[in-house]
Amino acid sequence: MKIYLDGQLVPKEEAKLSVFDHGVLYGDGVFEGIRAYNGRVFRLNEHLDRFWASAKAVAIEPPMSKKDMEKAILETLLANNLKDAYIRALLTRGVGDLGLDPRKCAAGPSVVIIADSIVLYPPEFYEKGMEVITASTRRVRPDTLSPNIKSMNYLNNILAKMEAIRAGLVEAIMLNAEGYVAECTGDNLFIVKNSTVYTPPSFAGALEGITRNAVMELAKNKLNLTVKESLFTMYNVYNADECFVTGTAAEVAAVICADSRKIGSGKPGPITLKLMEEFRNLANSTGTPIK
Ligand code: PXG
Repeated sequence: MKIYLDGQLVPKEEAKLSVFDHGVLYGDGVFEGIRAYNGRVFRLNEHLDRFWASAKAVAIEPPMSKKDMEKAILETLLANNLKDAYIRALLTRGVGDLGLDPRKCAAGPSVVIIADSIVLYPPEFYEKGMEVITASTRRVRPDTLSPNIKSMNYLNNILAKMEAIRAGLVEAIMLNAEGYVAECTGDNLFIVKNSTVYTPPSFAGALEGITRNAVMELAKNKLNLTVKESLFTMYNVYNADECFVTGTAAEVAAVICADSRKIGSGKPGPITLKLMEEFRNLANSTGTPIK
C-alpha cells in the first residue's frame, strides 16, 4: 500500500507523522472521509469544499490548492490500483513543541492521504436493518465546536460509540445539550413520518453530511417527498414510520429499533429501501473519474 505524505507516495511502513505534530499531541487537524465507487470518486468537490471549510474554521492553511489535492487523491487511488475505495485525507497543524500555541508549528501543516479497500458491513446489516441506543454522551454544543468541523479529535463521538459497543450494538444516537436528536456517532439520522422525511438541522449539532445532502435531494427529486430539517426528540424516533442513517461509511442503512422500541414495522421501510437503491445507483454512476 502506498500513502500520500506531504507530496510523496511512500510505502505504508514509512508513512509516519512526528510525535511532535500537533495533530498527534492535541488532535489539532482536520480530515475528510471520502469514497470511490466503480472507478469514480463520489462528490469529490463537495468533500474538498468541506475539507477547506474545516481548515478555514481552525485556521490551518492547506499547503496546496484544491485542484492539487484532487490530483493527489486520484494519484493515490491509481498508485494503489483501487476502483472502490475508502479515502481518508488529513491536514494536521504540523510539527511544533509541547505547547498549545499553533504559532510554534512553524514547519507548516502535513497532508496525508490514505486510500484503502473498504470493509463493508455484512449484507444482513442492510437487509434486516440495525438496532441503536441513545448515548448518554451528549454531542458537543455547536457554539463550543461546530459539528461541521471534521476535526482530528473525535473523542465526543468515540465515547458515544463505546456506549453502543457496550450494549452489543454498532451505532448510537447522540442528543444535543437540549435533548434534541443531533446525529449518530459517524452518520446522520433521518426519520420518516406520514411520508415526510425529517433530519435534524446543522444547528442541532449535526454535520452537514455529504450522503445526507445526496439523500435529501433523492427524496425530493426522485421520490417526490417533502424533506424537512427540523428539531425532534427520541419520542419522534420511537414513533416514526421509518428511521435510517446516512454516511460515507454506512451509506444508507435502516434503523429498526431504538432503545428497545421497535420502529414502524420493525423491518426496513419502503422509503428507506427506495433511498438505499437510489443512493447506490447515484454512487455507482456519478463522480470524478479516477485517471
Ligand atoms: N456525522 C458525523 C459525526 C460524521 O463523522 C457523518 C455524520 C456523515 O457525513 P458524510 O459526509 O460522510 O455523509 C460523519 C461522517 C469513519 C468515517 O472512518 C466516518 C465518517 C465518514 C467516513 C468514515 O468512521 N463520518
